[in-house]
Amino acid sequence: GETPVKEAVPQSGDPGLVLLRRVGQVDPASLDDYRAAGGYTALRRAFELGPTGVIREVLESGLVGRGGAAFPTGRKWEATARQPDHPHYLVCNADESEPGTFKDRVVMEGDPYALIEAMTVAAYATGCTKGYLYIRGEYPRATARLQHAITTARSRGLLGDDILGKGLSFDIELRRGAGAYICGEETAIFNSIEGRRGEPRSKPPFPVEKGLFGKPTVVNNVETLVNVLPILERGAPAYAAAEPKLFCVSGAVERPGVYELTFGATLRELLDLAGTTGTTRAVLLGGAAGAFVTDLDIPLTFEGTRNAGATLGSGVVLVIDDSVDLKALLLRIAEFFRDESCGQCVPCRVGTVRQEEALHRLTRRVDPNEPRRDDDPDLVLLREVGQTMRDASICGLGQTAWNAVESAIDRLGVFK
Ligand code: L3W
Ligand code: SF4
Repeated sequence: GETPVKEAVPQSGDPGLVLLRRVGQVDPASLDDYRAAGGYTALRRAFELGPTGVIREVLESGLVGRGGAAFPTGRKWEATARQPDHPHYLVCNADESEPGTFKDRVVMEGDPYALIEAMTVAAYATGCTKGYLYIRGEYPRATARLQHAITTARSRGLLGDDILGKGLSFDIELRRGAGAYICGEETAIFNSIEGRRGEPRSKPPFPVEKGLFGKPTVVNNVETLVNVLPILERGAPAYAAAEPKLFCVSGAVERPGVYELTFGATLRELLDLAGTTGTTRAVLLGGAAGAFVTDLDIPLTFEGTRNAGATLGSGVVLVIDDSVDLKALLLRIAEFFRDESCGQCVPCRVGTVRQEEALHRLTRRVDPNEPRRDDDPDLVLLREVGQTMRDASICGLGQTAWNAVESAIDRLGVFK
């Protein structure tokens, strides 16, 4: 079963919230509630600014993608808007599958109209007439609420032809994934929507030029899109002065859930809000594709986590206390990548199998009284395989499949 939204948002009701301000506070089925709580002011502002004005605001805000790779959203929108080939498509990546990530679900379940409005703004700015909302199959409640919101918005003139009487034509189709992690990779989504196998395509060409059905396509994560609402409501400078970010806190904490902070808060500040249990040994940032860190004073920014040899990724903060069996956790991560590899390219298809095998051998052999040496053949093999996956895989899955294992060996001394 799924946890109700309110329990997953420990800060619910805090007046300082931006992205989560309506979650747990409004009836997610009610368009009137949404409008009474500020809904559709951003779209009205977008019509005042015009498409190029909206893109200028998004560029000035500095917004970057929240799905893991932090690409500047405004550049993506600008590149799509100027493509002469039509139609342009908008794809919302709601295939939230990174282990430990559940922020988009909380937004979709608690504030579904916000995503509909944000997609409409994105479509207006970039000249998209059709949007696909690609949601993971394991999210039945979010799917039902979004479907209701789409139908209601359409019946009230907020989707379809001549939106708000402004001549904008845009509609949204909801598509459900079928349980594959790889279908969160943007080009695998295109294949999935087109009815093909959910396998990534080589890039370039990037989606802004040739995406869904070979046409110019904007792909944005759910959290990325909903940030556009406060950018337009407040203006780019005010938004950038206190830029909100969602974090998914789980593991050895008293109050797991989705937290909203402004960029620059430290990991320690976030953990103080969530209340750690036991003795914190490490934190896995960025999920299975991320890395373990031990310094709690790093700032939770894309740059700060990169400088610490980690990644903010999709906002995963998984707290590990001293009761956790790290070898078992690494084996679970390796099994996950082996299982989820689409098998299309050799480094990842073979590398994820070899990585899991080597970890199994190391786990069986490690004797606490006999320290491993750095030239242990399985540690050497892991490094070689890991580096090859990172350098030669087609997509992010293979490129990141060794990150967590490497950081656990080098920083936490697992297998030493
Ligand atoms: C136009 C260029 N567009 C890049 C676009 C590109 C994509 C975005 C990022 O994700 C991350 C990884 C994992 N002109 C462009 C351009 N773009 N150059 O920018 O591109 P890229 O290729 O760096 O990343 P990606 O393959 O989209 C890889 C993370 O995603 N990850 C996440 C999984 C799960 C979730 C979730 O559950 N929410 O996100 C898995 O690997 O950390 O950093 O749009 O087209 N010159
Ligand atoms: Fe498929 Fe892995 Fe290659 Fe990505 S890196 S295309 S998941 S085999």
